[in-house]
Amino acid sequence: MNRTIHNVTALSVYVAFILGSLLLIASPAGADTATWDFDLQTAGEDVFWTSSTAVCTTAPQYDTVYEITLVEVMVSYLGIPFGPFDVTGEIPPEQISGEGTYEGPPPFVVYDNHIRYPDEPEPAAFEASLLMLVDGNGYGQVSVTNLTLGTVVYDLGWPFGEVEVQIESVRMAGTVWITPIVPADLDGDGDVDLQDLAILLAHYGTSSGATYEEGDIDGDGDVDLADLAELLGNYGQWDC
Ligand SMILES: [Ca+2]
Ligand SMILES: [Ca+2]
Ligand SMILES: [Ca+2]
Repeated sequence: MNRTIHNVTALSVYVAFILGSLLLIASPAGADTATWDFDLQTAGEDVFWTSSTAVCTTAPQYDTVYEITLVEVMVSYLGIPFGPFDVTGEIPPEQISGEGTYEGPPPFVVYDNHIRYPDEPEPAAFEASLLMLVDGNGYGQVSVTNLTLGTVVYDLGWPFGEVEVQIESVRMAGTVWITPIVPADLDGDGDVDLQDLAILLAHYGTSSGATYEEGDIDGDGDVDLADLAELLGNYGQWDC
């Protein structure tokens, strides 16, 4: 009985945590955040991936966050397959997750690099051209091309120990969050319209301590002509 209660408590804490995380991700910008899960696998052939949903295409700016949650490799030694091995822990922390801000409207490129592991002059164990972009319709696209799968020293455990294995396939999974940012959208509904203007005017003349949501768009604490000009400059332009 105690055990059941404990599990139910743990479950509700877990659910609350998940909901809290979602709200945290969704709340700051108001406009809808697109969440894209990807799970790509290749044995050396090119990979092309398109997101299942699109992000709103009429924002001037986009904030992106990505997190790689799993990197797995299948290897072979003397022609015998081994794995999959979870090598997520081998990815440097600065690459396992990241964030960026991009100018809209789409299309825009989020990532365009040739990656290689390890660095020259070591022979390449893994090499690929990686391109990620948000296309003109707001869909995320990833392409992995020019792949080389080489060899790497890996500890296969008893009885093989540390041996040079051939990488046969690589799998990478993770999530990308992309949030359209609409400047001067005071009520956070994705547009700049009469409602936002009304909020600003209701606080117009506040000389200090004003928040963004009250109309202090330039963040200097007051709600004045500079903020009004910023709002009018964005008025009616965005609809996210
Ligand atoms: Ca608004
Ligand atoms: Ca509105
Ligand atoms: Ca201000």
